[in-house]
Amino acid sequence: MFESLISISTKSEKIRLLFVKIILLLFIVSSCKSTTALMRKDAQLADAKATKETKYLYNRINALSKVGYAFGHQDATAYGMGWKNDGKLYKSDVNEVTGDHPAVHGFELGHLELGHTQNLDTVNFGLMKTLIRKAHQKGGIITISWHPNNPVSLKSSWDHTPAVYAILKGAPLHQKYRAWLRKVADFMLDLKDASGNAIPVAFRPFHEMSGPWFWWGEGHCSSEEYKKLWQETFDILTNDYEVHNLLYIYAPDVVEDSAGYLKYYPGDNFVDMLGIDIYHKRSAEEFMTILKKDLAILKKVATDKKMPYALTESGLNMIPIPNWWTQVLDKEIGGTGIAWALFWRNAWPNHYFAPFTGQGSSEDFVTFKNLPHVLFLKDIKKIR
Ligand code: BMA
Repeated sequence: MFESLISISTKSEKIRLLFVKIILLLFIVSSCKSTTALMRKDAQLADAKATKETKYLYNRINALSKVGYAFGHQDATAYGMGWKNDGKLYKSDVNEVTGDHPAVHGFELGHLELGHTQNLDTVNFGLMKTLIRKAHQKGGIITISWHPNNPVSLKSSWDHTPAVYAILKGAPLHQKYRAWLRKVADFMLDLKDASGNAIPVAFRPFHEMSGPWFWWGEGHCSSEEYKKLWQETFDILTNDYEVHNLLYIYAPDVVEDSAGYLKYYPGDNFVDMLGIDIYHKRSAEEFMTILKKDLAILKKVATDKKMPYALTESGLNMIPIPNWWTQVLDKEIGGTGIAWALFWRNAWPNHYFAPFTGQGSSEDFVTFKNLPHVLFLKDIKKIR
């Protein structure tokens, strides 16, 4: 384009155009530079060797939290009310109701450590990888939780036999724990996109530690043991097993104050993002009060640490309140700066957290989806 313009111009015109060309080139070069600098500056991730796709995910999470919050659903495409993915489908209850899929797709690794072919919620790990690749390819964000069995008793995550001390470095079951992490690492490393790049994952291990229900939770290990477990897990995954496609999310359950929030916090060098899990368990009023209080705590801690933050699990089982999405949930979480809110799985007729066709809160859910600050898959696709 420049050449043809130059050919029709006089000598002085030629000089003028050359000047414009140089300015344009300088502008392009400098804007590329500043984008790179911005990314580096923004993405001070815990893992110094985090891949560029992982840094990109981190920047994208930050960017979308400025626009609104993303809607997430656990196992959205793996199964739903009355259906289970046989490997040939790509559907979600959420898409059936609203015409769009969730923006954030939650998956769960529990029982991977045991070498099982399916997780504790009967999702085949091969299928899970396919669904992760698909959600990523469509522009979705992947977050993964892990409910490992108790390494001492080998019973479930909910078995309280003291175990954290037993898997730390130098302890009797440390090698066994390393072997468990090898399986987690292999899974994460196998998540490749069409170009062969590792798909970045927001990993949320050992969650809800402020509550007493898991073997790594309150009352079953000391906070020092918990911190060590997190730090050693991070070290083994990144340094020993060379997994560099993870953002690490620290996510307690409901807490009283920021000291409570940070009780088990392993340190800024081991965490990229902060979360909190808050369910609507009793009255709407109580849920709203807890959301207000705990999201303020989360926001304060995250702002101090300059980290993105999210409502990493939430929901009202069976959603019996027809306008729950717009009149209860969004009233408290809208405008809080959370990057996403993830709702738990649609498991059974008495254990579901997202609407499906005909469910009582479906209409309100569509209104909720259409709120400008509520982001579904097609909305976050535009945020690059
Ligand atoms: C719980 C329930 C369980 C499930 C676990 C891990 O909240 O949904 O049925 O096994 O999460 O996904």
